[in-house]
Amino acid sequence: MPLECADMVTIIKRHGLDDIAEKVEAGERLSYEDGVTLYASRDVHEIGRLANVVRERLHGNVAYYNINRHINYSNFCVLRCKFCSFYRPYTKDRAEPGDERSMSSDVGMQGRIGLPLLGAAQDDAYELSVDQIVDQAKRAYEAGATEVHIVGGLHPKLSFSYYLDLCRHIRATCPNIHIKAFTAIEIIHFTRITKPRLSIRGVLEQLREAGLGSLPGGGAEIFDDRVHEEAYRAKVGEQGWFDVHRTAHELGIYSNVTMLYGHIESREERITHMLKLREHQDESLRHRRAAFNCFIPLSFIPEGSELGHLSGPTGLDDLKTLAISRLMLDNIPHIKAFWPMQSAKLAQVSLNWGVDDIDGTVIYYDITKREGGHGNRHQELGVDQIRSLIREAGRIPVERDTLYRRVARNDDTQVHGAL
Ligand code: V47
Repeated sequence: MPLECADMVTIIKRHGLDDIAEKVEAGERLSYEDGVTLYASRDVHEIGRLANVVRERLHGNVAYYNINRHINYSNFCVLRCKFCSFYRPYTKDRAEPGDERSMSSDVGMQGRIGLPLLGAAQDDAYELSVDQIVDQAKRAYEAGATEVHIVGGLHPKLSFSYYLDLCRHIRATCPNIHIKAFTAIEIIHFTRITKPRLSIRGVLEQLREAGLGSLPGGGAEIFDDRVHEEAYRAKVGEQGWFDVHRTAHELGIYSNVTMLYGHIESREERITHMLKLREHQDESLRHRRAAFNCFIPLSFIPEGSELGHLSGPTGLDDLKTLAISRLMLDNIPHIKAFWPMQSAKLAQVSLNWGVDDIDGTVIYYDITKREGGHGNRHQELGVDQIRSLIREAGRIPVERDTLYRRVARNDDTQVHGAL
C-alpha cells in the first residue's frame, strides 16, 4: 500500500532519532550532540516515547506528589535579575516593627501581615516575621503537609539569626515537618552577612543544626557566562552555586536542581546546563554522602519582569524540555513538572513525557504569578485534584515526602481537598 505523504515525513523525521532510540533502549548515556538533535527534531511523540522508556524503567507507572506549602519570607532583594518579577528594591522609607505606621493589626495585601512599605509605589513589598512564618508552617502541618519550602529575596537587613530562628521555631512547633529551604544564592548571601564571615560549610552546618532538612534547586538559571552576564549579572554564578551544592552533598544534605528556560538562552545552552549537572551528579554519587534528588525545569513566565517583551516557552517547548531532561539526566532519579509554572494541564500531560513528579499542593506562591507581578498568589491544587490528574494520565498517584519516601496515611491523617 503506498504511503501517504504525511507518513513519509514522519518516517524521515523519526529516522533522525533512530541512533538515539537505540542508545536509550540499550541504557547508554546520550551525548551533547544527541541532546541538540533531540531539540532540533519536531517529532515530539518519539521524544516523549523515549523519555517514557527511561521514566518507566526508573519508576514504573507511579507518579509522585507531595503535600507541601511554599513560604516566601520576603520579596526585598539586593539583586535585579531581569527575569524576576518577584523582587522589590529595599528603600529606607519603610515601616519598622513597632512603628505605629506599620500595619500591625491589619492584614496586608492578599492576606499577609508583613511589614509593608510606606507609600503607594511599592505597596506589595513585604517581609514576614519569624512568628508569621511559623504560623503558616503550623497551619500547613496541622492540615497534613510534610514539607515547607522556604525561600526569599536577598534581604539587605535581616541577620543570619533570623534564618536560624525560623528553622528552630518551625522545628520546635512542627517536629516532623521537613524544612527544605534557601537556594544556593541565599546560602552565599548568609556567608557574607555573618560576622566574622562563615564559610559555606559553616552556614550549612548551623542551619542543619537549627532544623534544615535539604536544599531546594532554585537559583541555577542557566550555567553559561553569556546568559549570566546579560540576564543576572550580579547574581552568584555557576561556581558559587556548585560550591554550595557540593558542600551540601559532602555533609549528607540532599538537594534539588533547576533550569530556568525559555528566555534569552539557546537550546545548546540548555543542553550544556544539563551536562554540567550530570557531571556534578556523577561526582556526588561517587564521592559524596548525598546527591541531587530531582531536576526541575522551570518554564519562564515573562509577565512583570524586565524580559516581559519575550513570549516565553510554548507548550511544545515545555514538553520537549521535560522529556529531553529525562533523557539527558540519566543519573538524577526524578524529573518534576512544577505546575505553577508549566500549568497543571501541561504537568498532567508531561506524566507521559518523562515526568514522574508534579510537586505538591503549594497553596501560595509569590515568585511567579500567571498574571504578572500583581497577579493572584493563591495557587493551590487540592490533594484530590492532584490524584485525579495523575489517575487520568494513566499513572498511579503516590504521596512522597521530600526525600521520596512513600507517605503512609491512615484514615485520621488522610488529606482531602484543599489545605
Ligand atoms: O530561583 C524566577 C525561578 C526559582 C521566574 O527545589 C522564575 O523542589 C520562571 O527554584 N519565571 C524558584 N521561573 C523556584 C524553584 C523551585 C520551584 C519548585 C520546586 C523546587 C524544588 C524549586 O524560580 C528561582 C528562579 O530560578 N524564577 N523568576 C520567572 N519569571
